[in-house]
Amino acid sequence: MDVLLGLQWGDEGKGKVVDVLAPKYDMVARFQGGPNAGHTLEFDGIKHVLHQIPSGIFRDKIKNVIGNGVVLDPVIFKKEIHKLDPFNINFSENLFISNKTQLILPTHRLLDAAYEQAKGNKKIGSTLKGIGPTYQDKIARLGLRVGDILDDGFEDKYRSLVNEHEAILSFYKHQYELKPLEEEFFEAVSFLKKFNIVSTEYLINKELKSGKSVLAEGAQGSLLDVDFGSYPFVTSSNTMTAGVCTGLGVAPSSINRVFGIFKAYCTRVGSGPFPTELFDEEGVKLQKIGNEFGATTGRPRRCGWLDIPALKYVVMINGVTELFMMKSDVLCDFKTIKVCTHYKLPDGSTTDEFPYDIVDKEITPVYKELEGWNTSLEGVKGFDDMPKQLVDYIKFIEEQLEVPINLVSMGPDRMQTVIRN
Ligand code: 2SA
Ligand code: MG
Repeated sequence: MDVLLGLQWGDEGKGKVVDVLAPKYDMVARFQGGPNAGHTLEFDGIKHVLHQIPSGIFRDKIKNVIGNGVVLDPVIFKKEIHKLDPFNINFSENLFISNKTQLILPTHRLLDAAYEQAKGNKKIGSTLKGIGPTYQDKIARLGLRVGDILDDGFEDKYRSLVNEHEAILSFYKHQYELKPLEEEFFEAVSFLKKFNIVSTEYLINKELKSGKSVLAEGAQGSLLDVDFGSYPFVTSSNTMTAGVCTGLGVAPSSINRVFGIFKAYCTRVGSGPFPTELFDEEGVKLQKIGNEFGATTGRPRRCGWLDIPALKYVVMINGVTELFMMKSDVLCDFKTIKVCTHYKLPDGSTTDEFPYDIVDKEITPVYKELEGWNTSLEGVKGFDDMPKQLVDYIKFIEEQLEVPINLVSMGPDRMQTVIRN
């Protein structure tokens, strides 16, 4: 089984890559996150954003799995399925949901909002999809799982958890109207019952045992990992390779290749440290050309240069075996491109390690300047047709990270992709 991960703060272009790689796999599985994700796929002039459904769904020979490590919002799930109506997808054959996947309740979304509100100017910049509160309940052993909806006692379980939530919401003096949200929720729960709800760990392991290939599709990015990201400005799941084992029920030894996806520059949506963030015209230019707006919330993404110390760190914790560089076309119009190779710390020392106190410390990036290619990449079909400056940029990153870049993306469409054979 192979793993595909975002190496930055999300939005690296994972959706596009899964879609390009998918034909090589029999199964695509999501192992963490939930509707906070927005995976954008573009093909045949169609642009489609997936949130909870794995990106293999458009290929009819691929089974798609929503793993136990995911948090699932039935309301958003129902909407997502309806948006897929025009594609005539056979969900009964191609989509499987773990009975151990945690359910996002309407009150989880309300709690997300209440907690964020209470943080004042220290907001995480949550997508407000209820991700944090749902994982909180999972760890507190209070959560409801997808398998529970098949039980007669589901409404009672639901009510007792919601009573607890309402007590917290009143503590926070949060205003809300639950009734319409609950109606929508229970309708969506009945809808969800029609899908395959199974112990997906058996499904995946049987598939692996019979020699089938599985791709684990990461959401968000490694710098948002709850353990190793820029805590507390992170999401509430393990977005790294290790999360695949707990999020799907597979052994570490079953993992082969780990594809690390990064943008040729860097973006972040939400709050938190971002050492190479640009506040000048170049940042605005990256945002404009790269169309850097959140696929789930539409929020503008903060933009900056590539950050090698951060990438070295996540290549290490994930055991990345191959790198995929996305959105190189966005850099077509820059005379010089900067790459941060080190951080300068307040005591004057430099480091190429990711600091523990990155949130509180004043960190100054040390840049190396490289010549831009300053030309369109249209028509580039292989590594041999690339402008010399782009080849140099790729080589420089490969030397720094000690991992080969085997895929370079030059535009949103499936076809605008160069793969090293
Ligand atoms: P949450 O909602 O509790 O997981 O938020 C916690 C932090 O994680 C960040 N986060 C993300 N960052 C980038 N992309 C994400 N997905 C969407 C997309 C985001 C969007 O693909 O564009 O549309 O705005 C994502 N999901 C979570 C979030 O910004 C917080 O900093
Ligand atoms: Mg995204």
